[in-house]
Amino acid sequence: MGRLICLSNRIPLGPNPSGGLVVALGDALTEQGGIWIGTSGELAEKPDNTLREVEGGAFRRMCFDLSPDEQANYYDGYANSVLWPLFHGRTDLLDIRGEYLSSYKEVNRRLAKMLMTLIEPDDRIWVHDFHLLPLAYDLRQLGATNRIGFFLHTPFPTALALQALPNGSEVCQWLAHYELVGLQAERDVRNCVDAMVQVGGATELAGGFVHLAPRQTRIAAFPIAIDATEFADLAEAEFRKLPPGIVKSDRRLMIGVDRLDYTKGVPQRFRAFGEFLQRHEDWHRHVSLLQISPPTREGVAAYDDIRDETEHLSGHINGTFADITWVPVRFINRPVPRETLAGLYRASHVGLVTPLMDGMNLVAKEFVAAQNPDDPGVLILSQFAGAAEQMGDALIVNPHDPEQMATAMMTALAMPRSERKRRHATLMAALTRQDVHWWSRGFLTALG
Ligand code: GDG
Repeated sequence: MGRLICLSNRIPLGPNPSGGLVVALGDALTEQGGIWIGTSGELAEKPDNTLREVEGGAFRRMCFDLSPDEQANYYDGYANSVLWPLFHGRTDLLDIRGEYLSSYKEVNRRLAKMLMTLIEPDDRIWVHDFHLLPLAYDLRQLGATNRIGFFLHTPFPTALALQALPNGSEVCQWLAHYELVGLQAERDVRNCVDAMVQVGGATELAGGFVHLAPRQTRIAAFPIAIDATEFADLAEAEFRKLPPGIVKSDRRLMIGVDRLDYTKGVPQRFRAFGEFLQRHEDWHRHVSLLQISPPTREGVAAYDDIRDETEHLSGHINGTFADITWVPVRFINRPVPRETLAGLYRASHVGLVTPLMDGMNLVAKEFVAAQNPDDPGVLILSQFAGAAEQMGDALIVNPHDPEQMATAMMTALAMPRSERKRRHATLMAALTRQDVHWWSRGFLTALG
């Protein structure tokens, strides 16, 4: 059998990369063997036309540089200011410009040309995420006959939202050049099939297939996962290394961990915590919220806005409620090492995963895996995270409703140990059964 060639916008570089794809794909490639190809993270005035090998690491990696113009138009522009907001239901943030789309197409075409010099006909190609939607189309134009699969890490928009894109039907055409389109959740499969039919003009066939010339494409859900056993072991070991002020405190800890992105619902979470404190004076000094939010996509205007808003809200809550021995909200706007995160999840009594829209959300899964099964914390999970389809034993909330979220916080803090153990055992059994290896095997088996 040929090799597995994985493509994503960025290959993992640096000592401490964060992001769901890095965690999930690294595990899959180590197990399968293959090459991970993507941009280097470096900018070069004259963009590369050949891929270069990256030394070291658990698996083979190859990369190429973008030009500053491509970074602005392909990455910050079409990927992060058009597709990302669109796919998360934020059509109000769309910034549609011709130069964004032409750069996006050009980068994908260039990558396809570089790939043609590398791939063998029996290699399987696995393309990841919204940065590379046209890649199969471009490869087919150049004569590739490989099996090519696509996995979208974000939600898929409704047919109606896709029509906000001037080239919505072209997006459907791009997808029709894959043998397999994998999505996170059943809701995304429904949206994708509907969009392919209503916007792209495809025909829905039996068995999860759609037909849009020239081929039949299978569209199915493959909910991404984590290595739950490995994460549980890491959390147990790291918990012991945390500062005594966190582990020994009799104060209850709520934790949120999210890239500082407007999709993650951090301002709504802060408002709900403010509502909780307003309602429950008896909990003052007995609970605090630790929010870890490394910056991301700096330079895109909507991200500067979300930073200002979260800083303002955390300051406001602390200004209203703090006293000389208690700071209700600790907002950390820097990345924290993965091991420390694992320990912190275990030290927390409540995990707050309340995105307004999310493909899956791996933090929900990490939080559950990290708990002490004998005295576990409680997960509060947004109904709009893809993870909610699998994790019904969490407390499911509507992140737009601060009163309901404040009630869920109270329920979680007061939940008897027996109920916490029962909910945790069910969630953990599913995470162990459907782990990241199950995810990648499932996708690759379906790809054939
Ligand atoms: C996309 C989709 C989908 C966060 N802060 C730090 C840190 N993280 C790690 C978490 C987790 C990962 O980053 C975030 O993954 P998510 O799944 O929550 O979200 P996205 O980054 O938006 O990922 C998402 C995912 O792709 C996979 O398909 O689930 O829906 O949006 O692993 O722990 N890691 C470290 N320091 C931090 O400060 N080390």
